[in-house]
Formats: sequence, structure tokens, C-alpha cells
Amino acid sequence: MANESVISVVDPEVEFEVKSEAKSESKSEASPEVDPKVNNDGYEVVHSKSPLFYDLYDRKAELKHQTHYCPGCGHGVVHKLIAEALQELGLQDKTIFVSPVGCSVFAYYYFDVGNVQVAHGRAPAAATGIKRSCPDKIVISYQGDGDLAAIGTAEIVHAANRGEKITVFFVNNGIYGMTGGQMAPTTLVGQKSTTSPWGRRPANEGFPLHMAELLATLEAPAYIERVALSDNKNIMKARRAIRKALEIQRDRTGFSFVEILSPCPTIWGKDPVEARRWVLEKMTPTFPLNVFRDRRPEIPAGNEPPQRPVADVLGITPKAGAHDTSKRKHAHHFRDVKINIAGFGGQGVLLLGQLLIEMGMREGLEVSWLPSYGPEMRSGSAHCHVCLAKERIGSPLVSHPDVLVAMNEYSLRKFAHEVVSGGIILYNGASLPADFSAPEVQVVSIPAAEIADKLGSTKAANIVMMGALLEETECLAPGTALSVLEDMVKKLDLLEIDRKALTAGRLFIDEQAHLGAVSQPDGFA
Ligand SMILES: Cc1ncc(C[n+]2csc(CCOP(=O)(O)OP(=O)(O)O)c2C)c(N)n1
Ligand code: SF4
Repeated sequence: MANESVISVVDPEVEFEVKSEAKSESKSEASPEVDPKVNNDGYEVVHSKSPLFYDLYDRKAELKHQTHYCPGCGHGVVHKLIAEALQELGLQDKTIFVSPVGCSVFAYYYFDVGNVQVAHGRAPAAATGIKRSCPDKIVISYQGDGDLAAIGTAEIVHAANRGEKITVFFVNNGIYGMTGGQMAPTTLVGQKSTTSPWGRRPANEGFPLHMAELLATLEAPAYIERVALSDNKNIMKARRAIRKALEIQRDRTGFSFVEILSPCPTIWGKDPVEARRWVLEKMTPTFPLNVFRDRRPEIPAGNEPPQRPVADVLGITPKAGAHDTSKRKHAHHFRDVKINIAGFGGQGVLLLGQLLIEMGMREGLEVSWLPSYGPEMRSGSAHCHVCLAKERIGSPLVSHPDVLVAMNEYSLRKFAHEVVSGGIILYNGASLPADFSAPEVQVVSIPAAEIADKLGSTKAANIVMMGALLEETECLAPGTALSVLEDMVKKLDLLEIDRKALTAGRLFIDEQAHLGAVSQPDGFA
């Protein structure tokens, strides 16, 4: 055995090693230094996992030895080919991978690149947004046939038709894998699925959709090829196509699309070898392998989409000096404040949130506003999450607010338990419901609707609450509130009421809340 080379697969995820005793002996004689290509067991590593993949795929303890793909699944092969191509082209740090809904939903566990996981079928739309806002990045839309050719048909057709400079890898396994084998638009005629147990019948389910051919009828795409993971020769062709598609994006040539016929042994009920054969023998007659498009699209010059900063497009360009803390109108005593404003539609719940973020922006803070409301036009429940922060906001979602503004009893009961310990609840009501208790937070009842009514419009109850909020938390300056109201409220009579409502809310906290409106514990101010 001394001169015999042994090839073994030690890691199920790919580490081919060659053991050559003669070689390692002579090496150790020549030099005691450790050769990085020889591992601890004396095996020479001749092929290993792409460094573009994470070292560790985080999995549950009992599944640690395997990826989440079934043995023989084509997704693993496609992942490997994409990783190798990105590595060879030196694009790892520039790549943003958009993963779909389907078996490959967890692609972000494997690729050590920027990752975004999107809703079913929306990958080309999300990729469009990412590419347009980050034109120097390499943006990959990775999709199955259910994702791309069923629920996402519109997205892919329009992204291709616009000639977005993204790369789409379309893994066509002729079936819905993740959900257990329903018919896909690419299911073959006669092929059985859980939703066509008799086999696909064109008279009932139509013919298989040829996505590569369909997209090739459009003018904009630069590159469209169909390849197959049926045997080594074809896998090498797939490798070249994947690399070429990425080069096309790197060179800013245009939209590139590779359809990859791929085995799904589990749902097809075949072993991995049979499944590969099935790709060649059954799929390629329906989906011929071909380069359908390879040309630089002729797009009239000067037709590029405008590249403007997002803030500019939204018209929220910060005013000069807004980020200069020395010029801030208000010394903020907090790092961030998270607020949930909840009530019925029509109570100005969402507007109150918008006023607060406008004030925050004017005071140079980072802000976010996340509305949530039901389908009813009026009177349905509505709430919005508001974040005011000195640093960038990671997520606009507020699970545990510092402050809850509850405009009605329903919202009080629904959201009170979410408020952080030591937080504040401002309740629009003369008194709290008898059985309500929130021992760990300060609760203030403010008869905002009544106050607003006396001022001339119940609609101003939200502004009364805003005054109370500003006075209680001192998170923003009342002067900023006034200037925002003056800019945003167009009707003069309403503006006058709002001004009074703002003052009334503040005065209520200063002068009356101590006299009995605080439920528990007292002395919050
Ligand atoms: C909006 C929406 N509709 C339906 C589903 C259910 N669903 C999850 S994956 C999937 C199809 C996956 O098939 P495919 O895109 O071919 O990917 P594969 O799993 O075969 O790789 C469907 C219908 C969903 N998650 N979201
Ligand atoms: S069900 Fe099919 S597509 Fe999904 S992981 Fe298994 S083999 Fe792959």
C-alpha cells in the first residue's frame, strides 16, 4: 500500500483528500514544517469546500452532519457552482444573494455574501430594487420553478423585459419540492404530482412553461441559457453558464438568466442516480438545452434609470445642519424611544405617529414609522410603531415600547402587557377601566377626547395626547411640535384648535395628572 493513492470523502459536504504515503513520507523527511495542503491525518487536500461558503452551517444538533437539502438534490450542486464562480471572479464581497421561498429558502445559511430572503415569487422585484440602489453590487435572484414560473411569473417577465442588470438562476425541477410535490408550471406532460395524480394533462392543466424560450422573445435580456445537472459533462456546462451569467452582470452588459434542469430525487421518488438520468432522458426532450440569447442588448443611450439618493427621491433630504448635533433644537436625554400609538381608524393614530417622526427628523434624529391597520376604511383597529433614535434604527418593528399611547380601551388592554417595565402608558380616558392593572408601568389617564371636544373638535384628541406625551417624556421640543403643526395642518381653524390642544395636553400633565389621573404608581413625573 505504500505507494497507493487513496481518495476518500471525509466530509459529506465535500472534502476530497488524496493520501499518498510515499509523498507524505518524503515531505516529512525534507522538512518538518506543516504543509497547509496536508491535513492532520496526513491527507493531501486536493479539493475542498469553497471558501465562499460559511465554515459552519448552523443546524439542529441531530442534523449537524448534513445540509438541509436531500441527498442528490440539485440545489446543492447549483450552490456549489455559484460559490465557485463568485470565488474565481473575486466577487464575494460585492454579492447580494436574494433567496426565494422554496427548498432553497435557507440559502443564506450557506453563502457568506450579503443575503436577503424575499416573499414567494418576488425575488426579481426585490433584486431590481437592490441593484438599482446599489448598482456596483452583484445581485443574484435564485428561484425554483414554483417561485419563478407560477406565483412569480409577472416579476420575472417584467424584470427581464426591463433588462435589469441582475443574474437569475432558475432551478427547474419540474415540481414544488418544499411543499411536498404539487404540480409546477414546468411539470412534464404525463408527470404525476399530488395535484395531478393522473399525470399532467394538457387539456386540463396546460403545457409545461418554457421560461428560457419565453424570456428569449423579449428584446432586453443579454444572456439566456438552459443547462442540466444530468451528468458530469452537463454539470461542467452548467458551471460555465453560471460563470458567464455572473461575468455579464460584472461587465454591466444586461440581464442574465440560466435555467438549470435539476433533480429532486425525494419528490420524484427516485434514487439520486436515477434522478439524474431522468433529467437527461425525460426533461431535456421537453426543455432542450441551448443558448437562447447571447448578445449585448441595444438600449438607446441616455435611457439609464436615474440614480438619485433614496432620501432625495422621497423628498426627505435632511435640512442643512440637521445632523450637526450642535445645531439641534433639543438636547435629547435618551438613546432611543420606542412608541406604540394605537386606537381606531379615524382617531388620528397614524397621523400622530407621522407628526412625531417629522418632529424627530427636524431635531436631527433617526426615525421610523411602521403603520398597521385592518381592511376597514374607518373604525377598524389601527396602530403605528414609532422609533426616535440618535443612531441608525435596526428595525422599525416595536415589540416592547417605552411608551404606549392607547386611544381606546381595546388598545389599552391589547398592548399594555408589551410595554417595558418602568415604561409609560398614556390612556385616552377620564379614568382607567376598573379591572385594569399594569403594576410595572406608569399609567396616566387623560380625558383627551373631552378636552378636544371642549376646544372645538374631538378630532384634536390625538394632539392633546401628543402634548401629554411631549410633556411626560420630554423626548421632543414643544416648539418643534408647533412648527410641524403649522407646516402640516392646512386648515387655519383646525390649526388653531390643534395649537390649543397641544398646550392643553401639556398642561394636563403639569397641573392635573398629579391630582388623580395617575393610576399607579403615583408620582410618575
Ligand atoms: C405566498 C405563498 N404562497 C404559497 C406558499 C407555499 N409554498 C412554499 S414553497 C412553494 C413552492 C416551491 O416550489 P419551487 O419554487 O419549485 O421550489 P423547490 O421547493 O422545488 O425548490 C409554495 C407554493 C408560500 N410560502 N407563500
Ligand atoms: S424536496 Fe427536492 S428540491 Fe427539495 S431539497 Fe429535497 S430533493 Fe431538493
